Amino acid sequence: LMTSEEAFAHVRPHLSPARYTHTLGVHEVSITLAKRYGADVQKCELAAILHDICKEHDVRDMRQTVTEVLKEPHWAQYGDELLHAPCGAHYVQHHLGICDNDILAAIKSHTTGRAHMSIVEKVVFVADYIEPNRAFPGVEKARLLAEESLDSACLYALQQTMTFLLQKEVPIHPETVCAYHAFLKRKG
Ligand code: DGI
Ligand code: FE
Ligand code: FE
Ligand code: FE
Repeated sequence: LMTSEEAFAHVRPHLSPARYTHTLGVHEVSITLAKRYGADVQKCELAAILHDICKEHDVRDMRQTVTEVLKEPHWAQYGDELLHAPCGAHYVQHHLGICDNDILAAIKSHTTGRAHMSIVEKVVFVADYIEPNRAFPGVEKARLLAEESLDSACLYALQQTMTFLLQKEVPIHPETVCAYHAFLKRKG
């Protein structure tokens, strides 16, 4: 695995200053959550640092990547905001040589979530939602939940995201719904 410093050096040229500040926040929160919940800290750090590497890439290029290269066209069918997650996982694998499946999965699922996420995926998913630069209604509740239960924080983030998408009348990716149901069932 590369060092955190190497990962930051790789990602920085891809990100605006504001997006880089967000990434620093996700990195810090990922370390805290990884330690609290016993996840591999180095894997969580690398996934957090690299998670938005494609956020500002060209949308047409990313559409082509998910349809022509990944052969997973569903990523292009529920809104352009989703493209940077699967494309980020592909980019770090093929351009940065990262082959750890926990890191790749955490980057790929960080926007939609996924049913039966690994602990590294959950850490990055929640850290992305609650990092200190985030300011939206409900973020304080999400931060409190994240101190008690990683699963509760994931469920809350999914509920809030789906509510936001429904209000905006935009499509919800099926994996977001599957993730929501998986966390609901666990709650029992
Ligand atoms: O990249 P970030 O801004 O740090 O955060 P993110 O990757 O979690 O992206 C958040 C955006 O993605 C936000 O505008 C909501 C949107 N999103 C999340 N799940 C879905 C979704 N958009 C659609 N259309 N469908 C989803 O299921
Ligand atoms: Fe993102
Ligand atoms: Fe997110
Ligand atoms: Fe992010």
